[in-house]
Amino acid sequence: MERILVIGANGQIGSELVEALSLQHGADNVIAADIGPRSLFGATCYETIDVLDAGRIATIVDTYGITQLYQLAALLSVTGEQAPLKAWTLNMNGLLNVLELARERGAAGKPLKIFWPSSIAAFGPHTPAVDTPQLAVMDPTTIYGISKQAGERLCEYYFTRFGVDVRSIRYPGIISHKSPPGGGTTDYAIAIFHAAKRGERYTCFLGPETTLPMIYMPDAIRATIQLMDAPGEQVRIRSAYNVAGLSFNPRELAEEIVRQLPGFRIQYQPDHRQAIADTWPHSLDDTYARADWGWKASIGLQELVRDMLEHVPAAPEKLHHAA
Ligand code: AKB
Repeated sequence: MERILVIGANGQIGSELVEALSLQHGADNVIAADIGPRSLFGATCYETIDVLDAGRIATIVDTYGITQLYQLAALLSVTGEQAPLKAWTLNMNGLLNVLELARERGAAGKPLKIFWPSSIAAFGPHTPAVDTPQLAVMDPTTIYGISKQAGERLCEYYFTRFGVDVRSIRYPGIISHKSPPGGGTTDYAIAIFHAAKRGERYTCFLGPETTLPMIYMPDAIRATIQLMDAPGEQVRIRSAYNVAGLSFNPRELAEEIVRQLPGFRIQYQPDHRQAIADTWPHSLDDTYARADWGWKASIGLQELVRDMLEHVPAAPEKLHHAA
């Protein structure tokens, strides 16, 4: 039986992951944890954890007999640029704390499996942008991307050197309707739906032709759990897997919204976030994820837009407000 701790449970991925894991493993076996207010998302236990407090994480892991730990607390690409040192400290030390704990637990015969999210932000301007391969030049330009690239190296190091069973995905921009946008460059693809549902014209902070890899939340959750459930010997990549969902640009997204919600209007006012997006891939080659643990995206643009328009509330206060 697995006992699972999700740190960063109030965030975009965390909230939906806790819900999915609670269904899969039973609500009593999933502990939601965050630095913010108590939210259960279908689990029965919540613990306040600052991921920079290694002692507190160890106490909770011991108390509940945790066997799997998801460390999701992080600052994203845009908020990271507003506070680079804070982003580096949170993103790197948070990861190091859980890797060290897993190393110690492993040495003591109490294995702790770790999941940590990487991102397409780990790529940079010299990475091949179309069908970006698993193994490619990585020269990230944001502190967030640099922390993801370094984090990938740490994950592989802790696996190779200490046998820590750590697994990771390079998430594309994740689109979801349960949490509000949280400080990322890909967030336009969520904010656009909120404007559409309010009947407002959306002013997009990226230009119309800025194609980026994206994934709809149900696919992102499925990929995460599928990777964590895969037999260890099938997980050949211990840095982080490319996982493709779909790729589109703001113009294509707006056109699909107009098809389903005639009258929706968009205008473009690219800002500082354009420079970040311009360094990221347009699409990903996820051959390794497909071959190693059977990944295949299932949700395309039409279905994504239909589901978002159905579920995004017109009133923003109905959303989970997370860090
Ligand atoms: C961001 O835009 O910063 C994130 C990401 C791609 O990791 N959504």
